[in-house]
Amino acid sequence: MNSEQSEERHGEWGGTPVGRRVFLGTLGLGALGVVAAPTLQRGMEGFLGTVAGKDPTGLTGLLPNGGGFRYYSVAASVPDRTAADYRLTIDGLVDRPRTYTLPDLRALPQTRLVKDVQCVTGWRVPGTPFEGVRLADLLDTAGVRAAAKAIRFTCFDGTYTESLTLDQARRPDVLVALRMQDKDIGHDHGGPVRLYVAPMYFYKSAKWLSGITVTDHVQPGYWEHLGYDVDAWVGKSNGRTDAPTS
Ligand SMILES: Nc1nc2c(c(=O)[nH]1)N[C@H]1C(S)=C(S)[C@@H](COP(=O)(O)O)O[C@H]1N2
Ligand SMILES: [Mo]
Repeated sequence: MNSEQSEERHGEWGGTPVGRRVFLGTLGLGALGVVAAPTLQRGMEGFLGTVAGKDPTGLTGLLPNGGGFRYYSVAASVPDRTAADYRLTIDGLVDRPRTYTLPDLRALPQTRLVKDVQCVTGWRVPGTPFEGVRLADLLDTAGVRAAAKAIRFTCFDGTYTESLTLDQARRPDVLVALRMQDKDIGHDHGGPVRLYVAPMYFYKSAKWLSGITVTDHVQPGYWEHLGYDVDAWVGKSNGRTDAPTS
């Protein structure tokens, strides 16, 4: 179990102390990098410690029907949201702020993408179908104002956040996803609605999505505060430069 867990740390992979490299690169301050590195590692380790303690089977982090997926949540517990009580709000620098229900989202045109999922800790799930509403469509409906530059995503776990530039958010391979692996997205995978940012590392794909706020500057998300790139292109960011890119 130990080797499996160390593979999972978001601060370290391939034996390289990447947490430290990330901070040195980001801040350009050697001393601060050394101090900050353990913080980056504590994020994932702390989480795994919590779950491992509750997991007598030793299957820490493995989803029951996951097909290679690992369960990640930086929040200790996440409420369930059903078709009856799920809400997604779009606000900020838009002309028409609005709150969507799950039936509202299901009634909109759906896009299906089949791409590889890649987490920065090394695991990868090839050819995973995701289906949902293009974020670009929701933004167009809301009427993005001229001063807008970025999007901030919030989650009903109360903790996780993500961000994209407006240009990234308008890509056709960025979805507000309702389905994953040809099933409605279950709770553990961030259902009923998660973000899916196909060309980027999976930490961009915020689970339990509840808010889309259009902003005038990028506000780094949860892992980005801890040193990961906002521009998390697979293979071209400080995630994992040797990862497959397809
Ligand atoms: N709300 C929320 N979204 C999240 C995370 C999280 O901890 N909380 N972890 C991210 C990371 S690092 C990964 S790899 C994927 C994991 O998704 P999965 O649990 O469906 O495998 O979710 C991303 N989205
Ligand atoms: Mo991840």
